[in-house]
Amino acid sequence: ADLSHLSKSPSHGDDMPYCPKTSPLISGPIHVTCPSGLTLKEVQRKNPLVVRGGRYRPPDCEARHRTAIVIPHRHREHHFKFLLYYLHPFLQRQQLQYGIYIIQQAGNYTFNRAKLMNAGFREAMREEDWDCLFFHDVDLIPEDDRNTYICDSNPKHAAIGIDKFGYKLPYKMYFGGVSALTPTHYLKMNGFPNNYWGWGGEDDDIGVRVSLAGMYITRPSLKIGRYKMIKHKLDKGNDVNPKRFNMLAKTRQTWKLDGMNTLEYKTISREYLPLYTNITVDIGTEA
Ligand code: UDH
Repeated sequence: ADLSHLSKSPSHGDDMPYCPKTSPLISGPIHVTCPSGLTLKEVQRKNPLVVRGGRYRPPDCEARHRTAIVIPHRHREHHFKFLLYYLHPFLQRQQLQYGIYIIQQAGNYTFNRAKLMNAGFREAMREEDWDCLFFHDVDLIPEDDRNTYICDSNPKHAAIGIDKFGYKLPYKMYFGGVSALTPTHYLKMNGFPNNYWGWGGEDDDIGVRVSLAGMYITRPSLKIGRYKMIKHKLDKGNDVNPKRFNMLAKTRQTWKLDGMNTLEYKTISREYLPLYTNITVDIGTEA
């Protein structure tokens, strides 16, 4: 494997000072629009310090945090372009060391968001010792850079106020959209479930796992945990999962039996592109 992207750049000697605890580059609310005619080339031009595989480290201080962004994806290139356009500068203003991973589900079988996250966790962690992973839907653009992409002492639900839900939590146990866990949190709850095929339920299952594993959900304030959801319809190949309520009623029995300890998939390809690492996985089909 080509591991050149893992080496420290010459400018990162051991004598670099740590970045300040609060980045001076953070500026608060972001006005999100979706500029027409945007291309990835343009995003690349605007982010000259992002290196192969979508990696970045602050040029003049040693980052205090190493965050991997894991994005489950299939056929949403259009959203993805806008997300990268906003996310790269957002993370740079927070002075993080980061990497962006797109986990593509191969084939046309029913989508499985949570299993893709499990695959993304494994793939990201084998490349680098990330201290925090952000599991990030492709259609959610953060609207305030004080919403820092670092982990808490417990799993964090970051997408607390989404425009589509009137910038309010839709229900108390909601854990969808964007969440942040350390590798320790993730493994403590046996990762995410592998068996939610289609739309719905998996995010609630994940929320329940957090508490079954003896942890609790933390959240940023409603003022800064704000996101714009790029409008879209339910995708082809992601029909509403009719089994989700039955499955959810059994999470207490299933969480230890299904998750990272039973994860199986095949890596089809791994590409280190200028703005992200593109990993395509075959996650199989429903048993
Ligand atoms: N995703 C894809 N491709 C797909 C399906 C899902 O990339 O075909 C990813 C993407 O990152 C997306 C995430 O999975 O942001 C979540 O899927 P979603 O956007 O379909 O879920 P969400 O709840 O959308 O955000 C709701 C759409 C309206 C559904 C109404 C059903 N009652």
